[in-house]
Amino acid sequence: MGMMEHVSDVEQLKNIAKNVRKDIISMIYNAGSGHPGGSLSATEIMTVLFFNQLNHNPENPSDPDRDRFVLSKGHCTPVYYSILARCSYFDISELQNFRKINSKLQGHPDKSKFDLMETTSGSLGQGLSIAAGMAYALKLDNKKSKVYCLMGDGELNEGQVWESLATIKKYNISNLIIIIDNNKIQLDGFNKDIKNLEPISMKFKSFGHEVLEVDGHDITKLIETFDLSRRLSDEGKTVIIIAHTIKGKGISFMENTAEWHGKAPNDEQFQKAMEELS
Ligand SMILES: Cc1ncc(C[n+]2csc(CCOP(=O)(O)OP(=O)(O)O)c2C)c(N)n1
Repeated sequence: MGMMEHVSDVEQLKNIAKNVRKDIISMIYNAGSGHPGGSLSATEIMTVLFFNQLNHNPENPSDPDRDRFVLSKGHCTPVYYSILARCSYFDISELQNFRKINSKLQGHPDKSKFDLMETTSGSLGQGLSIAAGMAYALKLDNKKSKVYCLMGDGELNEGQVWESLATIKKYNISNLIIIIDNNKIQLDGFNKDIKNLEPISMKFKSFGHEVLEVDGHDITKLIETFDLSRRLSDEGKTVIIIAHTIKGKGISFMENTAEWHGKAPNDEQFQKAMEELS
């Protein structure tokens, strides 16, 4: 029972990402609710993380040597559950139960129902603090495992995030790698109109962190950037990756609009979305 073998073939990874997008649309359509925009923007990030970067073991989810993953933007369960299913943590047919009463696959990750995620999440801003605590504990125990934390850019409006970023520097929690899904849109509008934090890269640097920027839909560049982040982390640096993405990526009428932050497609929209992905 070893760690999952990594996939490095870019075409294969692209194909996985395409299937994940189909899962996202189908799950939200079936449930009649959910968050397509931020799931579609994070699809390549999540595909590369789970199929190419993380050391993790679907045959033994609590393998003590696993890397940890925290979905701080907890509303984006469609992409997370699809990836977990496609890594064989559970059967793909289970995705049909997304957001159903008594299902394990609730709208936000619920560790009490489903022990596969490292933590419950969904209240924005908290996941980073939890991930930092996990990483610090691993570091104190001299473990090699890394902790990856995926955040939204709208989530950065939460003050707790900046408290964590200061704490992460103070204790040099360098086994934590933070990824910002920088799709520029939050629940009901563009970040720049709601609470503009740009330039975020300069803010992160001023807190003492290494900042890497990448096109969050380019699988080859994501692999290179994640490889580099691992090396920097091994050198004792605290790393934040800003992944530039498009909210709703892959479905023409969902792209770059807040309208599809948290809404299910109707029958016609579902057909159109699936056609675009075929
Ligand atoms: C503390 C808290 N406040 C408000 C919400 C409601 N909410 C859910 S998603 C969201 C917007 C998040 O935007 P962003 O982090 O950019 O996510 P993405 O665009 O990647 O979906 C909000 C305000 C929440 N989940 N938690």
